[in-house]
Amino acid sequence: MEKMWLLLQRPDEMACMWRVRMASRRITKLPKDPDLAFCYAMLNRVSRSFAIVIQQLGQELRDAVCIFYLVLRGLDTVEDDMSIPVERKIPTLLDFHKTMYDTEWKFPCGDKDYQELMDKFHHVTASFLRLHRRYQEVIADVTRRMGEGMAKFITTDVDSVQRWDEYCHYVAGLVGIGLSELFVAAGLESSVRQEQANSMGLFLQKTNIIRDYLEDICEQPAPRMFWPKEVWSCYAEQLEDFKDDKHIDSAVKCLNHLVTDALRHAPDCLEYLAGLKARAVFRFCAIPQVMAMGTLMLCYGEPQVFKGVVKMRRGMAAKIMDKTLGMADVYGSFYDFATWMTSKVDTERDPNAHVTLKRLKDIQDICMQSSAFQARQRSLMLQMKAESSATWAVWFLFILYAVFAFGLLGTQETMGIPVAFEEGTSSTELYHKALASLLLVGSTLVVLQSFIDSKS
Ligand code: D61
Ligand code: MG
Repeated sequence: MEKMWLLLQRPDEMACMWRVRMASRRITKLPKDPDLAFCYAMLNRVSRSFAIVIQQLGQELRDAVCIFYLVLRGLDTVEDDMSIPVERKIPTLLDFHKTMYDTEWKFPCGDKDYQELMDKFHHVTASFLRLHRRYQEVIADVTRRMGEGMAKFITTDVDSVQRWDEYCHYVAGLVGIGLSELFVAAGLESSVRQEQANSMGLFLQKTNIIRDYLEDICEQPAPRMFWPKEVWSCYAEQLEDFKDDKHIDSAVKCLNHLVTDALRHAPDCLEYLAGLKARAVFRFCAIPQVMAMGTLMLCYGEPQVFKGVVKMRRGMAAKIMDKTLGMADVYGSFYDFATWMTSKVDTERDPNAHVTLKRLKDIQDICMQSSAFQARQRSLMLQMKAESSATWAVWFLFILYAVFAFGLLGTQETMGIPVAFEEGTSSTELYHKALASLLLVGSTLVVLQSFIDSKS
């Protein structure tokens, strides 16, 4: 019931959720080829969000990106499985870019869907070998470099922000660079723009690492620790201390420090997205970025990060998926999330408040400078004006109807409706009175809500 009330309060999100639900229905239609069918079925299971946005892409590029995802997810499953002894893990990571050519190769590890991915990895290899060479080369090159980076960090701690950037480059920046090379190989984009493509990955990976603090530190048989020591050691003796409620104040300060660091990459991401030409590629790249900015906004100043998982509401996620069509929408979302985050900054008590506010202002300025954003703001203002006058007009109509239904101000007489039925209230009259009350109460609530919204 509460869920229904929440949904009713956000009718716009309901429509988006419906459309996203239809889109996710479409992803269940699998290709005929058994290897590719396995790949898409596995992609839908291990990453629903990427599975939906990948649908944007044309067939040839979609297959290449799907296989790129599963190859790297396979590599990451080896990295993430904390039960594999280091002396076996490191050579496996380093050789992965070679073993992925061998359909006989198998390395059981991971759990749940990841375990099945590894058990049936030959389907991924078979599909990979059928890709055009120019795609194979990009995927193999990125897999080699990511494997080397992951192997290095098996024995290296993320002790500084610089090391944090380096680790996120290996596991996500290289994905951004590889994707850009696939877009060029597909003839959809003209240049790779390495630095910005790298920032696209760092923004997504840092958001994940910040949000997943508790999940990672509670990982069995050993904790996964990706928060940079240079930062957390300013707020605690041990990274695990943040799990303890009595350290919640310093934990949130550390959280805000890391969110502020991740915001460093937003200007590059906006520039990368603004430079994309192909609409399908744009949506594929833009939706995860807007989701990440929204997730950072939700995590900022949020003690829940240390108690459970902070997740974006399905309605909000669906709206982002459904409404991110062009750069104006990206600027609009980044601007709104930056404004929302600004309202959460505690300049009194947060030691990084001034840097946070500066980075948020930089993001807002970039958005405001764009003509696309200004045009969007203008049309939003017009739309809001139209909506509110329509709301008032409908409300006024319902007042009139109520006056008529309750026979006030002699409306029934003037409309020549006989008042013979004094002794008994007819069922039609009762029906009109009930409907008029319902509509009047409902519309008054809507008018009040829009009035409160316009004031806030
Ligand atoms: C445009 C569009 C998508 C982009 C992009 C630019 C730039 C970078 C990325 C996607 C990668 C974002 C990674 C953020 C999520 N983090 C992880 O998945 C971590 O694993 C990283 C290593 C494997 C990367 C797998 C991947 C992810 C997304 C892709 C892709 C490959 C290929 C194509 C398209 C998107 C994280 O894993 C969490 C988990 O195990 O579930 C970790 O272990 O740290
Ligand atoms: Mg990993």
